[in-house]
Amino acid sequence: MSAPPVNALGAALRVPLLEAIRAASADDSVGAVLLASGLKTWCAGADIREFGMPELPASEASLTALCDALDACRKPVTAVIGGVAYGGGLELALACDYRVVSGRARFSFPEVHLGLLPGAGGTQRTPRLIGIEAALRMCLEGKPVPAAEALGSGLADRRLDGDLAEAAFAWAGELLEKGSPSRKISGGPGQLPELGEAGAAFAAAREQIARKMRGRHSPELIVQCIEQAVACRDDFRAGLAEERRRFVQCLRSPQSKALSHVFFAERSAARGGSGAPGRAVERAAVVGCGTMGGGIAMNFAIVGIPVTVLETDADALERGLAVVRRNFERSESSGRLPAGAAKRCMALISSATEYSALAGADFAVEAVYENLDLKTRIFSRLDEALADEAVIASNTSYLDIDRMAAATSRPQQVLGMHFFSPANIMRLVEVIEGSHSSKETLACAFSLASRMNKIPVWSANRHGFIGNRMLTGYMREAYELLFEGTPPEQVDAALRDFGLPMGPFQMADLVGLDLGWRARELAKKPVGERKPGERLGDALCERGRFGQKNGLGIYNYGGGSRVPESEPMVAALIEELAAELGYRRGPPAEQEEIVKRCLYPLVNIGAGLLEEGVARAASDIDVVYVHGYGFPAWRGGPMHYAERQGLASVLEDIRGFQARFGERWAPSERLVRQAAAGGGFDKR
Ligand code: HSC
Repeated sequence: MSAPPVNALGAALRVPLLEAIRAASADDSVGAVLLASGLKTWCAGADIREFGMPELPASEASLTALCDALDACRKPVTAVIGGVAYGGGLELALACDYRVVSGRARFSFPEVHLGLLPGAGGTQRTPRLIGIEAALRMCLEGKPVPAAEALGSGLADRRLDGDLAEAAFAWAGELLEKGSPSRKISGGPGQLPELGEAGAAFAAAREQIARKMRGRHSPELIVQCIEQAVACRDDFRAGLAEERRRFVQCLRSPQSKALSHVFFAERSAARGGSGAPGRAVERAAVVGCGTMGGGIAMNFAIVGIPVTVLETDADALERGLAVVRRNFERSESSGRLPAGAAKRCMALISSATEYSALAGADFAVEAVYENLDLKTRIFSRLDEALADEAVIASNTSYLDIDRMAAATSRPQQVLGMHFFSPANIMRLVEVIEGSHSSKETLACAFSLASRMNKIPVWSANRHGFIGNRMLTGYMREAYELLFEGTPPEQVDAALRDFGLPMGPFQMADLVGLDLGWRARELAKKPVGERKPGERLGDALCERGRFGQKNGLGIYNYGGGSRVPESEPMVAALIEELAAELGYRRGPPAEQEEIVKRCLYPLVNIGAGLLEEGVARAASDIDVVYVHGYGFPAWRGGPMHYAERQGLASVLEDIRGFQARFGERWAPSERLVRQAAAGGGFDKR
């Protein structure tokens, strides 16, 4: 197989592959067949682009037909796997008689991340080969299984060392010498249990789905397919037909369309740099060792880049590094990082209280709290301390990058890199282009983010960039609903039911009500200029309610728990403040209205960001919301969600809200135009 970049099984690869398998099968001079890849990747599975087509291309060379041809082949066929074998690629390998691997082989069924299920025999062959528990795990979690584990479970038969092609020919010779017979997984029940013995495994899988995959359709269908494998244990074809029926059901679902959209949106966002080659970072510096600074330093160390963390206060530095060490240890013990990684990573982190210690860094990230004066002072100090070619980035979440760049002699080497908390875990990084940031600087930041396994998204330098600018509209409406008479519990529940991991008030408690309060106090923001939501935040903080951190916020969190409990005093406070601010209170809003009131500002502001050129594509905005704010990927992000609703219908609702609530709901010109033109935001 040699169809760059990843041997996706589009028609262009399937047709010649089917011919080759049939020819080898029919040719008496062929004793054994090796199915190998000419690329680094063995096979990435079905071509996801074909799924976007109105109908799958009619061809007798379907992936199922390929697997059938391998199944029917009278010669022993060996899959020779030296890289990734994912999805339909793994299904192809399972239709072979043997699987031999190099240490670089990886197996996975990532279909679940696309709202799909393995649809070319994966749910039928895998449990026959490795048992139902392991098959359920692979199909439901979609995690890569490394070569050693695959050899242990029986997914792979032998590890080959040295030159893979040479070793594979030697293996084929061995097979021929031994007269090794065909060994098709479809030939019998293999590791499948009797129906009566399998109940507990399926119940456990369903329990896991309820806990971790709320709202998703394909996981339940995966379980059903594996149940069918057990029910049809002596009739492989019957199980296969059941799998195919459910695969088509998934393929046609809005969830699968949304998840495929996110897959391509992520890759398109990551290409959003200038196209210029990004200089590789060799040594980094981070200023600030608080939650964000520590997390960012961890990112550098995890990918092997030595990093110096600077805090002028030695005690704060020590405390921050202790947190970093604990986080590394936790990541290692939970399996997120491999054994020994915590020690290795800590060895790459050095600390300093003087700027002169940063001289060797070629990339510095400032990550102190949001105060422009402080940040500009730090930029000026960094400019003095660093070598001429070094890049300086700010981790600000909304401040003006150009003001910081102006404090340096190298504005072309300044930009924003807005990480999301916890920075060592969240994959989103907004990359902010300042007025003077050069193409090389942007390229350097994009390739650094990709190296850190993050998803970089370009944004122009405007207050709040993409994500936080949109968030203001979401939070504004959540507070409006509250003052109009909908309790916080109901607002949060509606958004959780929509698929968000938490509602806006749980999020406010998690972030900490005190952050905004302290900032407003520090800036001496006049009370008259504070928004209604800010007034509530002030009133709560004045009563010592800072959020989850001290167990008292909009909700109570008893005994360090994260489960929110209602607090009557807060309900009374909301009512009191609503009266003071002149709200007319009514009955609680319906669930549908809550969802639209909170989500449509995201769409409307998002459309405005496209119009202003702050975001380059609606798909970029979706990536920001999915990876930075927990918007359910299976809804595709706010812009994709609006497109699925129909932009004309979203606009009609927004106009209805404008009539009821005034100009804060004025529709963006871009939304009006796109709704009239039909189609989606990115199709002009
Ligand atoms: C599947 O297999 C369904 C089957 O079970 C059943 C089908 C049955 C049909 C029966 C009929 C009813 N397709 O990620 P990268 C592109 S579902 C098309 O940057 P990496 C990607 O867009 C599939 N394109 O590279 C990018 O293009 P760009 C299950 C694919 O080295 C380029 O390749 N498989 C593609 O970091 C490089 O990608 C998966 O979900 C695909 N399958 O990672 C695997 N895969 O340059 C998804 C990649 O134009 N892929 N591309 O932007 C991956 O996980 C990663 O891409 C790899 C490579 C780990 C393969």
